Amino acid sequence: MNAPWQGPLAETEALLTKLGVDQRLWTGGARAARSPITGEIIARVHDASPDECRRAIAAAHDAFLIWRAVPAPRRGELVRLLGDELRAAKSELGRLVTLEAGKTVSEGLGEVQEMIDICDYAVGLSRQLFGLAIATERPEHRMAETWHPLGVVGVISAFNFPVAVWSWNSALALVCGDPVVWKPSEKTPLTALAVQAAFERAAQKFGEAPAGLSAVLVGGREVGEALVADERVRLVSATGSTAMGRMVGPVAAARFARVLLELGGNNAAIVRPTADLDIAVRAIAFAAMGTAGQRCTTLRRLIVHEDVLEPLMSRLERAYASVQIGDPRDTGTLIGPLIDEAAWQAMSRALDDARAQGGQVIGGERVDGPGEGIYVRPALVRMPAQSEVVRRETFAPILYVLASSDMDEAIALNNDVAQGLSSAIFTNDVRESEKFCSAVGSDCGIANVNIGPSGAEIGGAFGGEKETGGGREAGSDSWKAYMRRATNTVNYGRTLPLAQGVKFDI
Ligand code: UN1
Repeated sequence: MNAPWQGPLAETEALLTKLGVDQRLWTGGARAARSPITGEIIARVHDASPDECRRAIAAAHDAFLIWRAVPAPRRGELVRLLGDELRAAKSELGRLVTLEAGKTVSEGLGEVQEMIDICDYAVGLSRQLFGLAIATERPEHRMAETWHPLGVVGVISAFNFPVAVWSWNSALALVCGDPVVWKPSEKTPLTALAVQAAFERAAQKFGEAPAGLSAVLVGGREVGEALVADERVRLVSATGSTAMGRMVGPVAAARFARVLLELGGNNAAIVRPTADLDIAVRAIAFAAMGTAGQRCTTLRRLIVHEDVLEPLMSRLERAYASVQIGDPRDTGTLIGPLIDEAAWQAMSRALDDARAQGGQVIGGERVDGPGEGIYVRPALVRMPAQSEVVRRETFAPILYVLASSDMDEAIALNNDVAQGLSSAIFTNDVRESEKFCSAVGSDCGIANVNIGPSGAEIGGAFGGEKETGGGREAGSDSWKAYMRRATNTVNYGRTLPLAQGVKFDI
């Protein structure tokens, strides 16, 4: 048996101390940090002012002038040390993710593992920031492409991946030669402070990291605004709602800064008649209910062929009815709490709307949990059509189910939403899976076959199209967003031929 647990408050204090977070940072401040497990206040953090934000950016910019000249493999050494710190702190940090974001123990540890993975990836990358040699039309010339550090990177992250998203950005930014100023979600300041403490230990071991290379600014909207507006921040990488992206994008664009946006998702899975239903049921259950439906990549829409609709639904209904909901610290819990009351309000509003739009709702009710935590049974909702409520993203465990037998219609439904993050198809028909992954298939940044839309690895580029914002983080060539590209044409001859045969003889 698990319970009774020590209250989140006592456990948080012990963890923060163990993780080396200065007590002054999490006591006596004006902002209450709560654990969604019980709703209780677990710390009182200090908000940074916009002025402090600007000072941190100034320090980061000073750090940039030094850091950009440090050889990239040497910069990788700092990230290697950061990865070591994260490995050493994995269980405590994972536990803090559970306490602060309400993720299950396994998901909390998985989040830290994702940070370790991206550090390893970035260390390798620090020796692979390749440019190109390009064929030139001029004799005795050489044309090349080189990559250089960009400048200060501003990171705005969301509560649901309170530390992993920082690491995707920071591990890459640091090897690319860029300092990072981070505004974590105001709902999850403590894991951010713990990660910054891990960075500081790594920097100390490294010995020559310039001051200001990594900063965390806990605070509200004003801090984010100061970060986005500051000329010295050359890349704004923001994860959150589409509404947030609509504010960030234009401000950064007005000063011609780069933006990397990871916004809303409304991810679908198509289930075809040849699908392996054992795999499909497990994948759908994890993708739709995991993290209490609070991942950007959560499965929100299921588009099912009529031939398999009833068997699939009866298996899903059983899974939805039996899944263990409760304290995420308990062994066996698969669904922890919603982050706060507002999340529940949004969920119940969406379920009311779904009913009004002809939906049949199974589940979706509040269930008992510890303290004032908000626990819900995930909802399975059969919809007659892809109506308004299905097309909007509600950040809660609601899976809308649509029947559609025609493959092209299923793809059209997959694509007929404003968001374009992730998608999946369950089929053993190679024609269908290949079509889904082709130019006329899913229009999302992620298109999977026989796995769900969530749970991506860091090796691939992560992000999506349309209202998802177009940004790509983590693997593949995402690093290029953190560097500036220079095309170099070098003349090693004794004449000056002009391109395109242009003559200009003086
Ligand atoms: C997010 O939901 O904000 O694919 C990120 C996944 C994770 C990342 C999700 N690796 O579920």
